[in-house]
Amino acid sequence: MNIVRLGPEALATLPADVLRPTYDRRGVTAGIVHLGAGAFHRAHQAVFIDDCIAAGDAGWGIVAASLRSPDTGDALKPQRGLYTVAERDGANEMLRVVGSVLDVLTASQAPDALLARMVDPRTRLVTLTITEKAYLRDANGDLDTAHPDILSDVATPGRPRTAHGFLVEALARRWKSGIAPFTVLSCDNLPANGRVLHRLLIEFARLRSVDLADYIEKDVACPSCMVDRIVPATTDADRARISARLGVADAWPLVTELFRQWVIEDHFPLGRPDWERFGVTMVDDVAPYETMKLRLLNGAHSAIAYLGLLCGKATVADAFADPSIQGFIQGLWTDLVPTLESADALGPEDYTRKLAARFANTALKHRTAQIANDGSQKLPQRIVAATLQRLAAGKVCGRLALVLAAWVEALGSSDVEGFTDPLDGRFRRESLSEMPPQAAVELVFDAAGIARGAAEKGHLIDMVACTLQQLRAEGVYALLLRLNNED
Ligand code: CS2
Repeated sequence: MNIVRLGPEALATLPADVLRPTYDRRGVTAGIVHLGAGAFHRAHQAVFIDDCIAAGDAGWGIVAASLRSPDTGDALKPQRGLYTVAERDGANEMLRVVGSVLDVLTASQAPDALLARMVDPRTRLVTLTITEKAYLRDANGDLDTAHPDILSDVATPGRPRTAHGFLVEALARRWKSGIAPFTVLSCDNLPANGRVLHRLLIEFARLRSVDLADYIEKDVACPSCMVDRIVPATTDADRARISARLGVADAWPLVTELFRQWVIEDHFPLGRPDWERFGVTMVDDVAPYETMKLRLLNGAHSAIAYLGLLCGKATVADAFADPSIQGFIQGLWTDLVPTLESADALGPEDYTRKLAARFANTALKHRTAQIANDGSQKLPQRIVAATLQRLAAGKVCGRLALVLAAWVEALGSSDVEGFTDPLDGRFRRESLSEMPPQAAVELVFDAAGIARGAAEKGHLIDMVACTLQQLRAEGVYALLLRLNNED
């Protein structure tokens, strides 16, 4: 690796074809605090904000915080928050150094600094990408009030560990000091993410005080939004290639596609960046966009991940290049589109055509094992909701059942590196493959709260168990072939 690091002084030395901030970063103030400073945030929201700042909207710089791991801060602090986004398509790779992240904090090491930043009146917006599992919901979808981190955050509000703890403590301090509350914008892949987060914050605040809960309910805006950009985990080869092109070392560049989309409900009492000038769609109700994306993109992604793992395909592009898997995904889309009651106007057929091209992008090495992670948190909104809808309408669900059976089967195979789930530790994953299909499916579904309370739950479990039986007996390709020839 080059010894000289990317940083403000290095900007002038970069090759001419590398885009970089054209604005003076010293004149930018932080209007946004972001919780969850991972790759997705830096390749998505921070890029839109970079565009806003470049156009002169200098009040919306970002202070990004990782809740636990110091990795991002360690990588970006020496670079004064600068990092590269590499947009890849085919043989082309466009490099852009992003300047909108002004500082990176690690919440677990500096909770006071993060709280102070959130309480600062200049902070008008707090955005989040903390992943599904960090919402800390129980099997009913309510706040998991028995979670040790929630208990700790209620007992010691000044030293929070969770996003809920930071948000509620910062809002409480602002309230006490007469500072208007910031808007909270969840950017995680959850249906009605803003509404869900608002409810969890109210539940959390109620554990501290009823008045605080009422205040958050009435005065804090939590619009929902849909975010989309495929951002695989950065590899050492990416770091080396990008640093070589820059001529200086970037410790944490990101690799992504050209595509990016953000659809946001327009409810920002303290104002917001002029997003629509930079390709963001502002709407009254994000639900149709969100359901379409969660089911057609993320649902297909999860299907590719589990089927890919069973077929020995390491990346999405490899899996999608296999005609059996691609044919299956096309069929899955045909099953899913009719479940999107209000998405007709959004053109779901055109959407899936574009998705097929995105999944086929061989320049992105998006690992199936990465997407397979946390299935217990992802599959309810990606696959299960649509399956229950189809079951209730008496429609066939063979493909959806195969996705769920493939998940249970993949969970039981111990040889997939880096494939984790919050269910780990609840039971021995290896034991799933030794259990009869019905028992394995029941165990996993119950532990994950899948279809809890749904009238079709028994039917769903029987159907997935039967598919798992066939999967074990005949192998994944035989099932794919049968389903692909069905209609
Ligand atoms: C993926 C998403 O890892 C996953 O579960 O399905 O991260 C996906 O790449 C993004 O939602 C795309 O916008």
